[in-house]
Amino acid sequence: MTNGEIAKIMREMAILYEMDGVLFKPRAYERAAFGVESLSTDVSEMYKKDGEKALLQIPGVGKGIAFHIATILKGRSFPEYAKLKKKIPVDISALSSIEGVGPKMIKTLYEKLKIRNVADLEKAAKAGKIRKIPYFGEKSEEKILKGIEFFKKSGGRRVLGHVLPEIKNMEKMILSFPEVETAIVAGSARRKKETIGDIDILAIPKATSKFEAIMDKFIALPFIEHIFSKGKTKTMVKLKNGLDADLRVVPKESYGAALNYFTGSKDHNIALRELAIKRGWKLNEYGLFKMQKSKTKNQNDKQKFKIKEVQIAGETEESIYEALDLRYIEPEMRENTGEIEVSRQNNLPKLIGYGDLKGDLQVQTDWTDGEDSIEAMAKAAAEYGLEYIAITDHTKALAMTGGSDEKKLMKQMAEIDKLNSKFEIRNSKQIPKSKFKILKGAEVNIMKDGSLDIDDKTLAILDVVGAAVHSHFTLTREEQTKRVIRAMENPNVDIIFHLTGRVIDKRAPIELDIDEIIKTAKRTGTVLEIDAYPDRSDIKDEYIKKCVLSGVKMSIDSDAHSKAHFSFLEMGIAQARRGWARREDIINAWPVEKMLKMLK
Ligand code: DGT
Ligand code: CA
Ligand code: CA
Ligand code: ZN
Repeated sequence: MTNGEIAKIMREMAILYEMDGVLFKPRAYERAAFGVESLSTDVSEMYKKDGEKALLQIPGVGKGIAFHIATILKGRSFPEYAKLKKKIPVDISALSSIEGVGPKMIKTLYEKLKIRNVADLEKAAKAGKIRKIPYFGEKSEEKILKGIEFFKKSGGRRVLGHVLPEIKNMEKMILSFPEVETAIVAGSARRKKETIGDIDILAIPKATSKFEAIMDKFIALPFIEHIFSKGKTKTMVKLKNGLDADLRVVPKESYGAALNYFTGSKDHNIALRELAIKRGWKLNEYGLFKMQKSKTKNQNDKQKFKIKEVQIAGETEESIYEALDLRYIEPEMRENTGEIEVSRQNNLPKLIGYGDLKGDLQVQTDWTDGEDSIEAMAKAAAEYGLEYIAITDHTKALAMTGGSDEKKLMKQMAEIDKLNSKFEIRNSKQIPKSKFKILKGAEVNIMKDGSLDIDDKTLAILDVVGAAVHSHFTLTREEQTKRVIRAMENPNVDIIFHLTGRVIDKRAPIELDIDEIIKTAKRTGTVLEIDAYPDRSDIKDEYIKKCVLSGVKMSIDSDAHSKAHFSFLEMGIAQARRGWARREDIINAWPVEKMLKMLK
């Protein structure tokens, strides 16, 4: 059983308990699901090796849930799960992924209208049956229909941040086959797109190994649910997490060409191939070739020419770019959006690197809807390699999170002062002998009119003020733009968090005049955040590019609500790289003093 499958059951349990009105358990199971997903080691392997004890190492997993996981790993059904599933036999994971449909609603919909899946829900909504249920009304019916449209459009693509640990794990397992010389995940996953359609893997065999031996091992991996086809060089499977994966085994001399081809994007490939053709060459997944004429004689002893293809590059990707008079282009830039031109001019940006972040400027704690204490979050951040974090709990207009008011913020600041004075976390590798710094911050709410829910006097003493839209998502473009601009004009607002508010596959972005926003950010010195929470990834690459061009600074933040969430930063960096951002564009890649000086 894969981590993804275990997490799915945990998440279902959370929703089932919530439907049943059980307190506390839903959050516990939700937390466990997150913990399991964030691991890069296989839970079933951990269990095989060290038993139930090992399961307690998973973030968010306590004794009760460890027992539950052990039971399902032993292949038995868990009585509570079976009982609840029987009571409410619906497709929970599909229904709950529709924006506006929560656990309580799924229960009511099943009880009143026998709705079991998305198709049932759509039929009922279109027939106007939802609005007739008490407390539902026409508005929620409309919202559900919109949510279903969104759900359908996503077309089976998956948020990369959600499946990345599993993909990395698979790559590691293939690399460990004794027959494999090297293996790598290519395709959109290597370009680190927000979402991926399927997984493309490449492997080269050791000189003495057979291609077939690798394929045999591949189809025996524990993640595989179904085999579509198995061949000598290409095998296609469906994984248990619902994604398709293709493995291609290629000879060593073609590895670079194959990697380049299967990394894509398709448009980047086509542009490269045109460059080759212009020189009279040929570029494909086997290599870069030139045509060579050689003299031969036919039967009548007349001279003839034969055209022979000679490989001039292709064992590495670098060799191909070089032969085409280009500098190496990072996978995150390969979208044919100008990268080939700047590569030819030797003008490629030096992208921010995966180890370049020094801080994280959006972190929630158990003072509001986060899971862990300020101190625990700071320790986890230091372990991750960071030197500073800003604590930015929600504020009072987000009542359901227990958002802070001015008084609570003052109290929290005093607590942070205390922690900073005793805090001596040293990270031997990255920051020898330097102190870790906890900054005082908040994630304040931008109200409908652009005002904030915390007074200026309090904001003025915080180190980092992030402001965000958490309500009124459906205002017009004009109203939204005006609202956000007013917030940026506040002299205490340093950063706009997750600017567009979108949630991939769930909620559309708010309508904004993005050029106007970027102009205002430049004028007011406001930073725009790249929120790394996987299904936010907000702002998107296209906007990042605009910020870079206009000299608007950005931050890359995890939006962590638990210790395990600092690992989200990797996808935030990927997003920044896809937007061609350099270290100088990202303020939390800077040392803390320089970063603070930049803020308003
Ligand atoms: P995805 O899977 O939809 O997230 O996106 P990709 O980019 O992984 O696309 P996929 O899996 O269809 O194909 C993998 C790579 O193979 C793609 O990035 C470029 C290359 N490729 C696929 N089809 C073509 C094609 O028709 N022409 C060229 N030049 N390359 C192609
Ligand atoms: Ca793909
Ligand atoms: Ca593919
Ligand atoms: Zn929150």
